[in-house]
Amino acid sequence: MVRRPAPLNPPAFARTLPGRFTSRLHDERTASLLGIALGAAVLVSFGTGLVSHFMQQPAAWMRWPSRPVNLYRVTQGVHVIGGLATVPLLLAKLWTVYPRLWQWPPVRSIGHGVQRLLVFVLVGAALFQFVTGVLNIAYWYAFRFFFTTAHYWTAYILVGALLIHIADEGAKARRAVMTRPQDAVGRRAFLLTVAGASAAIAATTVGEAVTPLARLAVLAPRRPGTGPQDVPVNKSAAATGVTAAARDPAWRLTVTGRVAREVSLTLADLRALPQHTARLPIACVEGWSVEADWRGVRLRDVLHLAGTADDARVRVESLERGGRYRASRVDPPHWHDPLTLLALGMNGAPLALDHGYPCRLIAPNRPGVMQTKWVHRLVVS
Ligand code: HEM
Ligand SMILES: Nc1nc2c(c(=O)[nH]1)N[C@H]1C(S)=C(S)[C@@H](COP(=O)(O)O)O[C@H]1N2
Ligand SMILES: [Mo]
Repeated sequence: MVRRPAPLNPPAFARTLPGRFTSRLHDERTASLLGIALGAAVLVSFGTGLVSHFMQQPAAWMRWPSRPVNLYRVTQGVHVIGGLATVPLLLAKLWTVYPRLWQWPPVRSIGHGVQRLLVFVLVGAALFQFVTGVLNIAYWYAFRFFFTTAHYWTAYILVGALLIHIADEGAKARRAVMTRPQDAVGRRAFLLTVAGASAAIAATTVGEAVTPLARLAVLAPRRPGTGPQDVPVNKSAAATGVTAAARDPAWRLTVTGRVAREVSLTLADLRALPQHTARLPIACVEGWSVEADWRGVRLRDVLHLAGTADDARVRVESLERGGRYRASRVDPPHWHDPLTLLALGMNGAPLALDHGYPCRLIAPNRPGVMQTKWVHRLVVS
């Protein structure tokens, strides 16, 4: 005889668990509520992730504005802190649906097989995104040269699978949520526990981007108020091997490329130019951000000394020889902005070596990886 239980019945082993418990937590309504929240969170991650990607690698037609000053700070803070707070939802959702993993027979028809395959892709991509994201911000770089690219492409796979899943299951989920629940006690406690776990993660990480809450940010790898001049450092001068070159009195800032005249400036020359102040955040791609008071010369003043055309694009190069962050691109909206500085000081003191002495770029609405430290050359094109 062919064994053929109804597909949504809990598998045999689950039926041996306390019945009321499993049936309530693995039911449609719980799965649907979690699924809707998780789906929304993934779409927010996708949107904010794309902002981060295209700020760092704009397509030819893209022009990012330099304002609002804190735009990237907010989108990436939401991406990382929101992502961390979503982890309990993901775990709860998987817990809720895992009995279906053992449904028998595993495949009932071609359509059913395709549907199941899609769910595996969805779950796999989601796990991959969350796991690599968390490991990356925790500086566990087993996949150092691979993370951003893998995380980027998996995002499309995840969202593609999610949209098909919504088309497939959305109506059922809506029905499950709209109908009046029977017997809600166990479910409510379960969902409140999940929400509490999310809230606890948010509370212990949000201070990495919201300075007044910095002391609560015990789970954050970086937080305001730590590091030289109260601002964290990811890569130090020693780690990048620039210490000697940065301290060398022969250091010059040169402006070269498509300019009317090449310019070479000593640190004293830079100090003799008009000095300006800007209060701007460092907003790291890893989610932490800290505001500081920066002081230095406007990038546009230096570029104008060399006779740079208004539509020019600028490459800011550091003393660093290699490394992914040794240079960054500055487009016209950013270099024309009066807040964009080649900073010589921060928070009332000369720039610390680890923050980019003798001179570093600081500009509004820009990922931290593009706030190049230890600048020595501006290449105009
Ligand atoms: C706990 C969850 C997550 C964490 C901690 C996290 C962390 C990060 C980090 C640190 C970056 C910056 C990478 C870099 O520029 O070096 C990033 C970028 C990105 N994330 Fe996530 N992420 C999470 C979840 C997600 C999810 C669920 C999605 C997809 C829907 C996603 C999509 C993206 C995309 C598209 C980028 C841009 C990648 C690029 O610049 O090419 N992330 N994420
Ligand atoms: N040359 C150079 N500039 C760099 C980096 C780097 O590794 N090399 N790291 C970037 C990153 S990832 C961030 S978040 C900011 C941090 O600036 P801070 O160290 O002054 O806080 O510097 C950026 N500038
Ligand atoms: Mo960063």
